Amino acid sequence: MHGRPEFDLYSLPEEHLALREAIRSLAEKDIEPYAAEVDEDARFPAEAHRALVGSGFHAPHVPDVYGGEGADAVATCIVIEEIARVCASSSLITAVNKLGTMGLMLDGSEELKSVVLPDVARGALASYALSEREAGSDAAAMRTRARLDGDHWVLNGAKAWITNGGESTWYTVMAVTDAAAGPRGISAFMVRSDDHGFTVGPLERKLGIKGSPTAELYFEDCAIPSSRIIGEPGDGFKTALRTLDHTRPTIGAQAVGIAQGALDKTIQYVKERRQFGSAISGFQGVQFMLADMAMKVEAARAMVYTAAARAERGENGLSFISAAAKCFASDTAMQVTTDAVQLFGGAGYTRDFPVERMMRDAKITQIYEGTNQIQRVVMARALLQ
Ligand code: COS
Repeated sequence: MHGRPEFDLYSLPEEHLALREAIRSLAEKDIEPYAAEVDEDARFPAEAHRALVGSGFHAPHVPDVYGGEGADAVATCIVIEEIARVCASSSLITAVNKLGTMGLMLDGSEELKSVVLPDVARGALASYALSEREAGSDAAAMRTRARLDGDHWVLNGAKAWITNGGESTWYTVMAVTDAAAGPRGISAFMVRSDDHGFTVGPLERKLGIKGSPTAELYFEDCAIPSSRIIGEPGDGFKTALRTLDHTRPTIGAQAVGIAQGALDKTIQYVKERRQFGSAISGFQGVQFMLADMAMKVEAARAMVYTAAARAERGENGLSFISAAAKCFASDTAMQVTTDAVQLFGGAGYTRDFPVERMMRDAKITQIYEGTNQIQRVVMARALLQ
């Protein structure tokens, strides 16, 4: 043994702790009061958007050279986690802004970055359009096409289940540019909401995250300048998958936030709720449930921050840890929110308390950015390769 081990390796640095305090107080003051109404009315959380843009928390990952906050990947996860703790729909503003710009940041030209990223830093939203009705888990089976026509790419097709569709100004769109080349014939583009031939379909009616619009996107001879391609033709599928390696931890962070929110509400409730002459927190059966919930949340959080830190360091081979963090955290969120509803009893099943919303919101974290079955495919491939 030489000297003292670095025990601070396993705690967050001061600036991250301060960041958590700042975003928690903003979330409790400016976002939580509207969360139930946003869910009930299935409306975009305009109050949250305003508060987040006003503080730079809507897209903290945008580097400072483009007018952003330049937050690292762990910091961005903390922001998403703390928003999700009070309102999962609102946390998608920050999470999807990263998803919608990550491919550009990884592989885009300086020219394109300098157009899109400052716009997002100022408050424009960005979305990510990979899935289609018949190409979800099998993303490479997409049928949206793009062909080069002079100095324009012309897109035709439709994308499905696009988070923040209709609210976003910028869309990272994957399309087939060489149908004979399989996944290597897919390219990525930045489409703007006012591009000719681009329209947004009706909103999906969903179980949860009701404040975040989910829509189809249609491209009908949608012509965009040739400079709007991200990277080289044929590289788009890799850009799309590398993006997910960087953003699956953000969904893990959202899941951790939802679970923590449900746990916090439950701890408060069981201390107040009295049955058989005492607070139900006094019963060991209840205590064991709380202990299991908190144990899983801690483990999920550690995994999410580890995945984010490894992405931030630019490590190769992120697929396993990103998939594992997203999968474990989302399964945790589902279990913890279900137990939260159980501990609230009949009250938990009503909309008078937030835990039923949290349970509905948790479900999507097991599905989007790749179902948890696909996460296991990704993990197993990484183990066996
Ligand atoms: N980063 C960079 N490149 C990657 C990659 C990654 N994480 N994973 C795979 N690739 C590359 C492969 O190396 C391969 O390139 P080469 O042809 O040059 O070797 C190419 O991408 C195609 O990979 P593969 O053959 O594995 O593609 P598949 O069609 O079998 O798809 C899965 C693999 C299942 C992993 C992919 O379709 C997937 O992630 N699906 C889920 C999509 C998803 O998450 N949808 C949610 C939408 S976002 S809300």
